[in-house]
Amino acid sequence: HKTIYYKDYLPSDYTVVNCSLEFIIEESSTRVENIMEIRRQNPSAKELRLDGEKLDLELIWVNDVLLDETMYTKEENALLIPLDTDEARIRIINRIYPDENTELEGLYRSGGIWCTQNEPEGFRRITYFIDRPDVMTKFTTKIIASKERCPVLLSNGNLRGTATLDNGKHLALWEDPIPKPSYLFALVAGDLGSITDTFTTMSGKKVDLAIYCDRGNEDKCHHAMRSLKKSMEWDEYTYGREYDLEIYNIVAVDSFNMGAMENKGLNIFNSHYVLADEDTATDADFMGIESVIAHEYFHNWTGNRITCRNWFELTLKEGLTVFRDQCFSADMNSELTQRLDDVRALRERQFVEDAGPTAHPIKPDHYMEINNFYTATVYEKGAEVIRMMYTVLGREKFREATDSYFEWYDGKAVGTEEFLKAMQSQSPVDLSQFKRWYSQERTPVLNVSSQYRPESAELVLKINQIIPNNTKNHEQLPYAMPFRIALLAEDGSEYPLKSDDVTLVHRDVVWLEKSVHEIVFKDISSAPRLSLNRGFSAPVIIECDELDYPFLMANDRDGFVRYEAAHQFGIETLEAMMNGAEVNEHYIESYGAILCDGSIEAMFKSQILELPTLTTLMQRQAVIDVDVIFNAHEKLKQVLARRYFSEMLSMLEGLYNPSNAHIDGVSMGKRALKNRLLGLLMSAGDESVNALCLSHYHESLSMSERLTALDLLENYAPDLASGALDDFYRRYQDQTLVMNKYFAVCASSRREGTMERVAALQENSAYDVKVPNLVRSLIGSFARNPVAFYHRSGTGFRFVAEKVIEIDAINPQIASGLAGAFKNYPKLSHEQKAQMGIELERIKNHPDLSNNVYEIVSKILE
Ligand code: DPP
Ligand code: ZN
Repeated sequence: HKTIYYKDYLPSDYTVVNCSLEFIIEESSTRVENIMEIRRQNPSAKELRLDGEKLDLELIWVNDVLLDETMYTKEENALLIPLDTDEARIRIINRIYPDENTELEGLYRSGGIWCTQNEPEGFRRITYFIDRPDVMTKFTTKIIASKERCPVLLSNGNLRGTATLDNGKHLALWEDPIPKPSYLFALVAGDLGSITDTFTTMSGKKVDLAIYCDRGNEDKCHHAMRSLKKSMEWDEYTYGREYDLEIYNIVAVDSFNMGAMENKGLNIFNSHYVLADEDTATDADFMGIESVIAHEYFHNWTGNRITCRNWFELTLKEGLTVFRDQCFSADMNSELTQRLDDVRALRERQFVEDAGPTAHPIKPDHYMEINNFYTATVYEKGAEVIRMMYTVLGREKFREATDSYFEWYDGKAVGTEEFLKAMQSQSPVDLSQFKRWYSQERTPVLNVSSQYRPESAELVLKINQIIPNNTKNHEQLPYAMPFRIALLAEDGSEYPLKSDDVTLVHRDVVWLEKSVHEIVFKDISSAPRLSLNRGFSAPVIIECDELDYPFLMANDRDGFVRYEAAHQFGIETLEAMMNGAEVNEHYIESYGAILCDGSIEAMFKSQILELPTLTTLMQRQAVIDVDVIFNAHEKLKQVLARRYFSEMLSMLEGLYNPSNAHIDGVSMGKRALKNRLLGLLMSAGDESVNALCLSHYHESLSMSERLTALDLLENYAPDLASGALDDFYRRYQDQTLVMNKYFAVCASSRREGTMERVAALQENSAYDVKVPNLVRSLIGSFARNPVAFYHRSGTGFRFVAEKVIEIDAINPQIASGLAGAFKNYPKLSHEQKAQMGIELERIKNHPDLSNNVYEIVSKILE
């Protein structure tokens, strides 16, 4: 298990200028012919090293000379060819076995479809190549296959020709005029249905758009197509970026390790992020499709035209592209609710990762397996780092900076340093210290306190940065960050911020850079309330015991601070209950005030009314005790439901319209609030509410409502649940995307016996351990279900460990994702730690363990 370090990075000795590929796809194997024009970049290089894994090499020629075995060296994962010329033509014939490819990297079969996944290092499983992102090549691809089996033959770029051949075969020739790294290569062959459309770019070029899927699913592609066209328009308007080919194709496949992939002109998607209709997809699914379609489209400029120098630079394209898709979703929907969703996801996933044994900087400096670094940190924290620069520069200057970025680096493989250079060119402040966000790990804490001086009408704000040590226990340095704040008067209005002690990058944004700031604000006529980190301007944890939660919940004009006040008040209330206190009456009242405030928009209200999750509370415990949290959580829901029973019930009735399954913001907001209220009411244990929930399950036409009702019945009304679950299963058993939801409901159940049910469901005919979505839904949901996973018996740990070992032999990427479930190991009680430790050792000592799982498990055990 070898570690790779950024400091060892060197430019490639050779590059591949052109690559012409021919694929002959047959039932049991595929023959690949690869002709590369090689150019030497390092004059002293004498040997060409090509990456290759699991390839059957047949023949090699160098400049038309056939090599015999003495003329090259074949290692397990490489081919070494002596080469002492500045230019050469290499021709290689090899064979691959897509049917046996269960890792789903390179060329593989998903159902009846041949498809590829090459990021980060899959191309070396197709043919020998210099498989690294800083080698950019022009690709031409010829595909030959049975016309009956594979009427559709796709690759990157533009279609240059087709022909019918003998023996029922046909061919398609694709040419991508734009040089790209091999990780963006893609090929699809199969019998697929499709929908088509066109988009005219801002300079008047017509682009043909198509979305391909399994036959019969065409009608579920329209939302994805609308999302694509909106994305293309948005990127022109917002960033001045135009699409650059004649064709844009998207293909949906069922077996896919990740969410989707931005291959040049031929995106390949997990079908979860393409297919949707009102009967089968939740509102969250529709939103997810819009954002992932946009994400992959935006990669065409941030990722494909400008790519990464090496994989340590992954956040260059991912952090930036996540930031872009978040802004797109905010523009398409509601800026506030989008921001709250993004912050919630960041804190539930990334903050947890950053606090645990697998923490890493957004730009790591070493890795064993790069696939383990497609993380919430690289993606979502990466996006927050970009957002901080956006906040500092402001919209217009940020656009000028990105214009420069595109102008300076188009067609190149660069790093975050280059991006920062473009940002610095427009920044009002020096960004050198800001760069620490790229190299340090863990979440900083801002400790804030204040003192009001009535005699001089001044407020002194003291801000202390607490910087945790990194995973190696080394000290880290303070960050620079934009901190958006307000000082509020009694009526909620804001005092203008005037101070000589700090740089104000905007009217309401102070630039923090020291570990201790003491900032005197002048002309504050009476003691103000503090409104901190508005809009979540910096990805930090705030500690401040002066916050007036009820006041902020009711009066703050910043939606995030309003939400955050309720969230923090909820945490404090629950933690007091966990320590034996009674429910805080002030919290109940503030909660009721939000609940009954008719002026709050439904989606936002549903977000504010969400109680802090079990994950949030676990994260704050020194020693994790799930039962204590779970009991307090259930009790608080009950108290709220009983206190506001009639208000909730009548509000619920007003919101419920069973025949409305429309996909618009207002309808989605109503459903979200309705589902939130139903969830609270169900915890009250009232027969009539149970019956109501069951009727919502049967009557509702929207999947969001049906699924929530099913989940609530499962957890609170077991007598009614089994009938509903059977009904759901019968109705959707042939639709694997919906079966994912069924498995997730069962595996997330807080009832006793969940593990036994999950184990039994593995035998269900709708389940398949080789399909990543199904594994994530059944086994992954179980591992994320704190009540079942941390069961005192230790059986949850053992079950997941067995699955990690079993799945590792099939698909190491999926197995290592699952192994992340053990990352709370350092924070367990003595007894639970002993139980989990045995399982972790068992995994670690398993023979033939993949690098992927080894890296995760060994970090956890360290
Ligand atoms: N590059 C892919 C993405 O869009 C990897 N799944 O994030
Ligand atoms: Zn991406």
